[in-house]
Amino acid sequence: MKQTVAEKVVANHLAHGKMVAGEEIALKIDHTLTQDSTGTLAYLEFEAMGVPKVKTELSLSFVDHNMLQNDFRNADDHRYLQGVAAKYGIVFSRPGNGICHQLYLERFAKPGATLLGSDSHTPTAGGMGMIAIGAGGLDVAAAMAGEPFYLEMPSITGIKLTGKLAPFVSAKDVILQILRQLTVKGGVNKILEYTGSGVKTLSVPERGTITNMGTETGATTSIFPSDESTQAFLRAQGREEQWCELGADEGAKYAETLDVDLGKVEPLIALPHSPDNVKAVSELEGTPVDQVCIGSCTNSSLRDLKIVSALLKGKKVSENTSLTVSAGSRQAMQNLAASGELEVLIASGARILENACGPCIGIGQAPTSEGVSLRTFNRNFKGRSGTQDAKVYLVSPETAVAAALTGKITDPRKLDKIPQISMPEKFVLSDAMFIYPSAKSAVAKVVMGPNIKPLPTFQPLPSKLTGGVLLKTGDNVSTDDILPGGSEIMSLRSNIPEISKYTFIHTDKTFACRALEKGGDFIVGGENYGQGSSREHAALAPKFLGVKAIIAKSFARIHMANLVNFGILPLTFVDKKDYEKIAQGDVLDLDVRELTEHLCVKNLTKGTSVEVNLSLTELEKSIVKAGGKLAAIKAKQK
Ligand code: MIC
Ligand code: SF4
Repeated sequence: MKQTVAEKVVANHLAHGKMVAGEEIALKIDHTLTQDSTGTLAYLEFEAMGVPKVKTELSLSFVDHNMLQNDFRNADDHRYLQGVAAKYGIVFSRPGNGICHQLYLERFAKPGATLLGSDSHTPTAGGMGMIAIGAGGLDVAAAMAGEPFYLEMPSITGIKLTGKLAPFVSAKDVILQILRQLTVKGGVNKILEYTGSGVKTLSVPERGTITNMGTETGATTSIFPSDESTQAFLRAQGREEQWCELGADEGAKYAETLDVDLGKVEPLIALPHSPDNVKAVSELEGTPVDQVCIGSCTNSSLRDLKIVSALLKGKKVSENTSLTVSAGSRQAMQNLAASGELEVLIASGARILENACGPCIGIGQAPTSEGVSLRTFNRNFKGRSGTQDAKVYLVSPETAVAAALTGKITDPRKLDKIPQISMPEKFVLSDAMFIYPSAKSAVAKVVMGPNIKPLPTFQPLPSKLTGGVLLKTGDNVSTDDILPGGSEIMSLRSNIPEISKYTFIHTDKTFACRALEKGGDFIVGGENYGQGSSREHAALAPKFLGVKAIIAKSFARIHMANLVNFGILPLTFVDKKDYEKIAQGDVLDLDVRELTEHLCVKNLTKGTSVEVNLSLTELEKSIVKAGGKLAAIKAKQK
């Protein structure tokens, strides 16, 4: 049978099921990655599984998110993660080394392999011809314990690239164009596979920008073939022996196709507050810009920083605009320093930040009140920058520089001629900040600071749920809405009782208090409930506050899996119009003795009832019944 690239990798890793779209499958996982803000929970969960060593070919633990050490809490988390890594055989990337996805692409990604990461942008590695999927920490912990990863076999969309990008247009504009078409839910349960003659015009880091932000379409993952460009990148990284060719068979079939003529793509910009709210930069020209931030796992590769440096050469950042630059990795930074391009950035007035996520998740550099901030990042959800009324726009590095120089939104094609940048044949390699496990480190001490609290335990699902609707939300509620980022809240990621108090804090300040005081089993949501981050805190915190079921029009993939993992029932309306029949505060009643595909929710307040779907596999049902995956694993061990 003729196969696509995705099918080839899936077929090679199939541990269960049939490779038919919509069927449940399980994949053998070669590599795992975690980052600090999801990692502490993932490792607490892993430790609870009682496995003496990770069973994967390679597991990595990065520290890149919670880097602001305002007090002991983040530093304690870093120390805990380092101890766990040493004890269980995990490679540890020290704080300051860079952003997990960029580092993984540079130093560890290899064509044809599978990666499961506790971060939603794990698909970045799809730029290397891998199946790389984002998941909740518990699923990643299970993979480290040697379990396969269960998911619905996605359908495969072929995105055919032809032509070549015009000057001042780059990979970010390509994915913004795709987002404009697919929207933030158009990719759910799909793999976006890139094909066509345009593929060879893009380098691996440019492909990584596209696969990274494919996440914003809701896609399970995105993948490029592995070709000569892949080989050249691996050679430059001193890892050519890890290259293999991987392409779709001639005549392989895609469930649907999309055509993108790269030559016709123009500079694009996502407007507040959604990555799919895309317009041409030219339509917004002249809007004053207070801040420009370059970096994040989407646009922080050496290629991106080189173009930024070349465009800034001999020029100064506008005096009303603040420009920050965060490199994705120490390697990128070191290469920039070696070539003198870093000096150009400094001379231009750019503020050089640590190699980390930083402003992308509201860790510093919050914009001014009502400020306009242009960022090369992947998410612009309201308030994520740390300033609730800021207006965040998402752009390419080229468009970011144009705004930094002129102080307003400017079509980058109006800058002088595009400078030629040259990529090194061999990167200056910098692995000093990785700590590899050794026989000696196996006896490492795992130190838990006072802010690292044990995982809460939960009771099995009761036979009947009777309770109030604590909150009714609209469409596209993100996990940032459910449990926001930012330095204050993120330093509580290892402390569920404390972080729970911030659940829905910017939507409804009273949520946590109401839930704790009055109780209430339900939340009602719209379409694509739980889009965005993979943080399982967005399931665990509501669970801790007593939520037992969420009824929505539809769910985002990772969040739905996290709800199941923590024993919350994800229900969808059979008839979406029934969403109108339930109001916040209504008391609902649901018999869950039998977890059948259709259930009837009685609205005791209104004296009506609505039909809901429960689309779970038998395995998932048993997990919810047991009160969550950890409880289910423990019950199995008894
Ligand atoms: C994000 O970009 O939202 C994050 C912060 O990287 C999250 C992970 C987290 O919440 O810790 C993600 O994308 O999964
Ligand atoms: Fe970090 Fe931002 Fe990437 Fe998330 S999206 S991993 S916060 S850089």
